Amino acid sequence: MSFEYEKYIRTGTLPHIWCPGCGHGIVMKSMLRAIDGLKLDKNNIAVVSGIGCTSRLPGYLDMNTLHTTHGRALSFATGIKLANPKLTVIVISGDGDAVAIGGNHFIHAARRNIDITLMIFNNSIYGMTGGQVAPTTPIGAIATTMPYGNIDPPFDIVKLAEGAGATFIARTTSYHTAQTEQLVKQAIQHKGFSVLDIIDACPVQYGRRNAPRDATEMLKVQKDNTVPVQLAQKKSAEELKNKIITGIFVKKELPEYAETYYNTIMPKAKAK
Ligand SMILES: Cc1ncc(C[n+]2csc(CCOP(=O)(O)OP(=O)(O)O)c2C)c(N)n1
Ligand code: SF4
Repeated sequence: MSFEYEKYIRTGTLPHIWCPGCGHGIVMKSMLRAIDGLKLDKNNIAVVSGIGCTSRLPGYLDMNTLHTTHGRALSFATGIKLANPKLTVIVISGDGDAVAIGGNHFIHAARRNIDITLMIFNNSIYGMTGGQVAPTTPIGAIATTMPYGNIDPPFDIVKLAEGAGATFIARTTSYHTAQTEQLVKQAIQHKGFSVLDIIDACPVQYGRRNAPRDATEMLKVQKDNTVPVQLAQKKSAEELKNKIITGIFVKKELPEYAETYYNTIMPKAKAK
């Protein structure tokens, strides 16, 4: 059955800036199907981003959207959620935006367990600015700032989120559109800080210097190299080398920050 994307799009903002073969549009479509499937009123959704190719996404959506400063989307989103906790707040971030310049904001949003869904479009590179190394770039990969091969060990975003206290953490890929849709739904429904690590593809700034090179090959790698987390638990580190472990890693209930704020701080402030 065809899906009517147009009702969620500011068609006047098209054509979009993404290169042919960029994974960002595929993930955006999965996100829109999730929002539609949850029957959310788009007027009650706020979509916030920082800067980067990924972060152009909210501009294309006919919702409440905010394009902010590089790495700071979670701070703006925290303000929105505290001002109006009824809103569904979704943050769209590249891996550089979320865990390089925005790393500090990432760990503290997770620690507070504020009810925000963070979607990280993880393409292992700084796409917008020409292919500099990111904290998710694999060892040995070529970047403009690592012309002899990256020597910095990459972050595992799932482990980082878990260490910082996020209460819903999952990983999928841009190839796995149905899984992305389901995980976005669950992340939005989860009351607390949700992190989705979405392995994505930048054929232009990453692919042209590395393998896999083009968009089709990148999607094929995503398709062929994934291992569901339940299966991964039975495999050795050697067997999991270069594999993408997908699924839900953490799902737990803890007090949510905006609710705690309104229940404990506001009454005291009002009584003063
Ligand atoms: C304070 C600040 N520092 C640096 C930049 C330059 N800058 C813009 S986007 C970007 C990288 C974005 O990479 P990522 O978040 O991974 O997203 P992608 O473009 O790959 O989707 C950088 C370094 C900026 N805009 N502001
Ligand atoms: S540079 Fe990379 S991330 Fe940016 S739009 Fe092009 S393919 Fe996508």
